[in-house]
Formats: sequence, C-alpha cells, structure tokens
Amino acid sequence: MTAPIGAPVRRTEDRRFLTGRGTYTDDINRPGQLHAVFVRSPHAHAELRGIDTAAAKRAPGVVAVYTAADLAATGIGTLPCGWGVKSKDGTPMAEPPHPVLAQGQVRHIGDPVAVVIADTRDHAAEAAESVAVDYRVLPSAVSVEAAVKSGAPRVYDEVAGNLCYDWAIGDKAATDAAFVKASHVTKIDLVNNRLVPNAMEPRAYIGEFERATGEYTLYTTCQNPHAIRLLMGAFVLHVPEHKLRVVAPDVGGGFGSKIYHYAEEATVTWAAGQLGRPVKWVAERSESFLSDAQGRDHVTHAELALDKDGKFLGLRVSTLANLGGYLSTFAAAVPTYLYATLLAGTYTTPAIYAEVKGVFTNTVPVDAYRGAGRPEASYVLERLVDQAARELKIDRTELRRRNFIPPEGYPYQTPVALAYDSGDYFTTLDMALKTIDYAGFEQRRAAAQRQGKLRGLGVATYIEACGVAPSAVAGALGARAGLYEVAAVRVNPTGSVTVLTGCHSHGQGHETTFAQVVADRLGMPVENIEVVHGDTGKTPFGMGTYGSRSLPVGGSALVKALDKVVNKGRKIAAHLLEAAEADIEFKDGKYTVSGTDRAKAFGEIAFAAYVPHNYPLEELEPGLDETAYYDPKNFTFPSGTHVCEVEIDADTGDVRIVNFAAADDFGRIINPMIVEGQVHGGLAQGIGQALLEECRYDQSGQLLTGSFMDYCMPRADNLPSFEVATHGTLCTHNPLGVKGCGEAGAIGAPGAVINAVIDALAPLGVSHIDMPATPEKVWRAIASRRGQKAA
Ligand code: MCN
Repeated sequence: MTAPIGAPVRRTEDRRFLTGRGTYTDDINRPGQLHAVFVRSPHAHAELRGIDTAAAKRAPGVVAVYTAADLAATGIGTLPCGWGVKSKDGTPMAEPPHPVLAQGQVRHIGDPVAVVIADTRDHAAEAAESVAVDYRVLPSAVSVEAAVKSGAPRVYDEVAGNLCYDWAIGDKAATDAAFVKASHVTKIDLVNNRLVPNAMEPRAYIGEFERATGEYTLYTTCQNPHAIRLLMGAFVLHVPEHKLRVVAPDVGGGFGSKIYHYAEEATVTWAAGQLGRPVKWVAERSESFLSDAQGRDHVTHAELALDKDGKFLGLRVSTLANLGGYLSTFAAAVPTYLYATLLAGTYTTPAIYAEVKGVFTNTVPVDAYRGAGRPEASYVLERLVDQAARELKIDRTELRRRNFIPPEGYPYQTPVALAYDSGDYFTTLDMALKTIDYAGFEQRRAAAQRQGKLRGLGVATYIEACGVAPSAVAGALGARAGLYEVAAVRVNPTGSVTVLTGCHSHGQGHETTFAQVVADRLGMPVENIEVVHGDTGKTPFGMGTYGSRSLPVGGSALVKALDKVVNKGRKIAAHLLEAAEADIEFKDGKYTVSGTDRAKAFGEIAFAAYVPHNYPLEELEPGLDETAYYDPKNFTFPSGTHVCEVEIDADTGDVRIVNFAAADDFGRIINPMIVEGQVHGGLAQGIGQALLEECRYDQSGQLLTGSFMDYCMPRADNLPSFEVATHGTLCTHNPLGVKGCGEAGAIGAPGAVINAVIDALAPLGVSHIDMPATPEKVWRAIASRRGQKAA
C-alpha cells in the first residue's frame, strides 16, 4: 500500500521493539570485552589530595585502574563545550576546563575520579570499593541564589561570583519606558524546578580498538553519533575522524540527556586503545541520577506592564540559571538563546528585556531536557498572564486574545530576535476551550465544591522554536557546530530505497515517518523503504536529533535528495521513452510522456540506472543515489494552547488532573498517530514537572533525590486520558510545511497545570505555588490560608 503523508501508518520499528528484538548498546557484547566501573566522588566539592589505586590493581580480575594522571600522560584533552555565550559587556563566558576524570578538585556529587577495568562487572565494582581517595572537603555552592552571594564558596577559584556569564537580550531603555507609562504592573517570583531526565535505557558505552588498522569504534546510547565523533575525536582523544566510528544502535529514549559528549564515552574508548580490548560501561540507575546532565533549574523574577485595557506594554525578566559543576556540551545556550528569545510567547508585547546569569554550582551539570529553555519561558509568561488577569479581573482567555499576534500579523518580528513565520493562536485556543467545555467550568467548580473538593482550570498558550537555524546565525550567536541536516537516498537496482539520515531516532519513529515522506514522493509502499541512522560508518555527517529538528530539518534534506532522484530519473525516462525531458511527468511512481499513455515505472528507471545497456552514458552517470544537505532559513514555530482541569482534595492536598485538552499547530502532519504519541509523552513529562518531579540537593550538595524512591516519576494513574487535536498553519520556509512536535507537550503543560492549581486555590486567597505542586505543598498552602497550623 502506498502510504501518503498524513496517514497513521503503524510504526515499522515496533516490530522489533514489541517482540524484544531491539538491539540496545547493552545487548552488544564484543569478543574479549572488559568492564568498567567508575569511582565517583561522595562529596559535592573537595580537593583531591591523593588517589591510591594499588589495592584495586591487585584485586581479582582487575586489568587496569586509571586516574586523570594516566589520561594526562597520553595527552588526552578536556570535554568541549559546544556553545559559547558572551556577557552583556562583550566578555566571553567563563569556560574552565572540564576534565574527563576529575583533576585537582571534584565539583559535584558523582564526579568521576577513577575508572577500574576488570574481566567482569562484579570484579570491577568490588575493586572500585578499594580505591582510596584522600578528599579534603571544601564548602559548596549549591543553590543559584547562594552561589551568587558575595563570599559564596567558589566552584572554580578563577571564576569570581561563580558567574559563567551575565547575558541580556532586548531593549532595556524601551522596556523601562514601557513600565513608566503602564497603568498596571504584575510581578512574579518563581522557580523552574530541576529535573532528572530518566530515559528508560540508562547510558551505556563500549569502546573498541583494532590494533591492525588503528581504528576505534564507540557503541553509545546517544542522540547524535556524528557530533560525538567530532567532539571526542578532535578535542579529547585526538583521533582523526576516519579512524573513529561511532555507532548509536537502538536507543531507549534520551529526552536531551543523550545529546552531550560524556566523560564515560571518552574513557572507555581511550581505555580500549590502551588495553587493546573492548571496554564496556553500563550505568546503574543510581549512577544516572549522579551523572546524566539534569534539566531546568531557574530562579526568576518577572514583571509585566499593561495599559488600562489590558494590552501588554513591556516585559522585564531576570533569571538565575544553574549550570552545575561543569559546562555540559550545550549548557550555555539553553537559558539564553533557547529561553529568553521565547519570552514574547504568542503576544505582541512591544518591549522586552531579559537578563540571565549563568551560574556554576556544586551540582550535577545542567543541560537541555525536553523543551530546553522553552518550557521555562512559556511557564514564566503564562503564570504572569494569569496573574495579571486575576489582578485586573479580566477573563484569562480574553486577556490572551487581546494580546495575541493576529493571524494576519506574519511574519512577526519579536523584540527578542525571533521572527515567527506563521501561526493561529486564536483557533488553537478556541479548540482547546471547546474540548474542555470552558463555558461549563463554573458549574463543574460549584458541583465539586458541594462534594468538598476544590476545582480549578488552567490555560497556557505556548510558542516554541524548533530546528535551531540557520547555521550562520547560530554560529554568530555562539554555536560551535553547523545546524543543517543531510539525507542520502540510495535507490537500489530493483527500485527499493535505502535512506541514510544524519538524524537519530530514539523513540520518535523516524523509520516510519521518513519512509512515508519517501513513499509519498516516489509513489511506493513504505515496506520498500529502509531508513538507516545512527552509524557514522554508514551515514553522512549529520547533526542528530534534538530540538524537534528531525522532520523540519532532516525531512527537508530528504525532500531535496528525493527531488534530485526524481529529476535524474526523468532524464533516464526521457531517453528510454524517446521524448524530451520537459515532456516527462512523474506521478504515482510512474514517468509518463505528457498527454500519452507511454510510461515507465520508477523500478524500471532504477534498473536502467544500474544496468545501463540502453542509457545516455555520455550525458549521465549510471546509478540512482543522491545526497542533499539542508540548512534552514529559520526555526519552525509550533504553538498551541493547553488547558488543564484539576480537582484538589483540601484535606490531603492531593491534586488530580480530571481533564487535559491540547490543541497544537505542527504545520503539516506526516503521521498523526506518531504525533499524538509525541504529544502524550511530552504532556506526561510536563505534568511530571508540574506535580511530581524535583531534583533536590541538601546544603552540602548531597543529592536527596537519588533514586526512584525519592524522585517521583509520573505513573499512569497520575495522568488523565488526554484530549489532543491539531490545527496546522504551514511553515512557510521548509518544503514540507512542517513544524516539530517532539517537545510541545512538555512546554505547554507546566503552565496549564499550575495555573489550574492556583485557580482552584484562589478562592482561599492563594496566588502562588512553585512546582512541583506536591500534596504537601498544596496542603500547606491551604492550611496557611485557613489559619490552621501547618505541622
Ligand atoms: N512528525 C510528524 N509531523 C509533524 C512533526 C513531526 O509526523 N508535523 C513526526 C516526525 O516525523 C517524527 C516525530 O513526529 O517521527 C517527532 O518529530 P520532530 O518533532 O521532528 O522531533 P525529532 O524527531 O527531532 O525528535 C526530537 C524530540 C525531542 S527534542 C525530544 S527531547 C524527545 C522527542 O523528540 N525525546 C524523545 N520525543 C521523544 N520520544 C521518545 N520516545 N523518546 C525520546 O527520547
């Protein structure tokens, strides 16, 4: 069956996943393989006075024990940061070295200090216990507020005030002037809670070295094998790319946490070279809590200026962003270019000024996590708008409508750099309100009250920027990588197709949706198409998957490559059909001479390309194999409205989501079933952030939420049955008209949920609660208002 764009084609990859036949890194075992276990710091901040590895080296099965000194002896570099940010005075951000194994000091709990390599994992783990590390514990800077105080302990001696950068965007003078003429100002202080990504598959790596050829291979649970090869090869191991292959096989989720180049990847690859044997490392879940980059962690003060009619005049935002103990690969970009540039949201606010201080602390490094900066921006804005509506006694949906960018207002240049190409916020708002029955809400609230329950409804609109682009602009803003994508379309002699993409699917279903794009263009069944990704030895140099870029950027590269294939096929068809090229049409998998029934099927053309017996060899090379690179002109801007209805048990503070409606604009949709699944997953994560999840450290930097016993992941019974719908306005600058959908749920949901909780508590006089709105926090808020003593 030909699967056109827009059909809910079942996921090709699910055949192997649902039958337990996926191949994850831990399923791979190489001959002669050794196992690595890392010795990790039990302190958040300490001087490393000595590491005694003698006993560990003598332990059963141990082959080697390495520390930073061993790496240094072979000239190993430090882990690079992929984005440089400049402070508002033009100075480059503080970029202290990020050693592969800790050098001189440890800077967060779990910082790797040594690695033990043994014949079995158990032997390595036992020996790791006997590595004796002499730590001199130092005072820690843990929260951002504490870290920026004068006299705070320094994470790096050379970084004053723990300030990585002090960055700003927007016109300060114009924004201040807007506040002067405002008739009302709404102010808010809020926290964007720190999250632990927790992909289903923990990180796992195998490094391998072939002495005969001098070639290294790294098998890794990552989202972007080419970027890892470039970063690790060029900056850390100093191995040229042609001698380094990076394979990311099936990957069980990443949500951003597997974009970055991690110390453990470099260590196992380097150790394999030292030992001439493969070295495998698989994280324990508790190790993931200590060593996977974490997400969010902002403290923000924001102010919205409005005129007497409720029109937004200006927005002022000041944010402290926690970067953790080291700069992770894209950490610097997340609270700046992916956060503050989104503060215009869906509104026409004419003047915006945002300041962001990126702050080092003695905590696990922070980097992009599903949404990366955009959930934080949307949350700040939507909380402010709701609060302004309450203060001004204007219906919250009416206040939003008064300030929406109108459908005829595109392209729309925001005061914070971005230029939106398309959108229709009125329609998605109306759709979501209709689905949830906004008009009937007050009745439902009254009915709940009669049952002794508090009911609330929360609205959040959002806009996000997907597919960071174009490369030149990103480069000017500090990106140290290109942000194009590539696709190679290899037509096989009998007409089946292999697509090689630089994107990486780790749950998003590219093997299906990319095949749908090919099927639609070439007029063939999806079954005839194979999508290959995740192996630098097979695919051309691409940038991987994050920032909901794969379809808008990778899919566009694919369309370009398909166009080249179709055009070459047209030349071959013209020759075979003895017609002018201009007279050949391609439709439904057939080349036809216009106005006649003379035709050649696509498969016949492919065969002629590889068996060129009757072929225009003088003008055309044999073969049907095309590659295209696509560097977008702009981001894509998905948007929408999420509406959440909650019911709160006032005696226990328990918040139950009774209904959740999402109406999203993803442009043209390739596979509505996959898109719905993506939205569901994102909503679960957004709801998790709003109600359940919080990564907490104590004052000394000990992780208090280091396991699933203490870190509350959302479970099925925390989630309602979602009502999701889409309304697409086409992206104007990519050939498919698509916008990304992979993060939207996580961006809209936190604001909708917390606005609903506050709406439920507002009759008691509660106007603020920070995420996560746990039963305890909600109960305390209720109790304090009721004058009860919160025990
Ligand atoms: N799609 C579509 N029509 C659209 C938009 C997208 O059919 N208009 C399809 C795409 O073809 C693709 C899927 O939806 O199959 C997601 O596409 P896209 O929005 O381009 O996002 P990416 O493929 O680039 O995925 C990245 C995004 C991000 S940034 C995170 S974080 C995330 C997410 O995807 N991590 C995930 N979804 C995840 N899903 C799973 N299962 N696991 C993760 O780690």
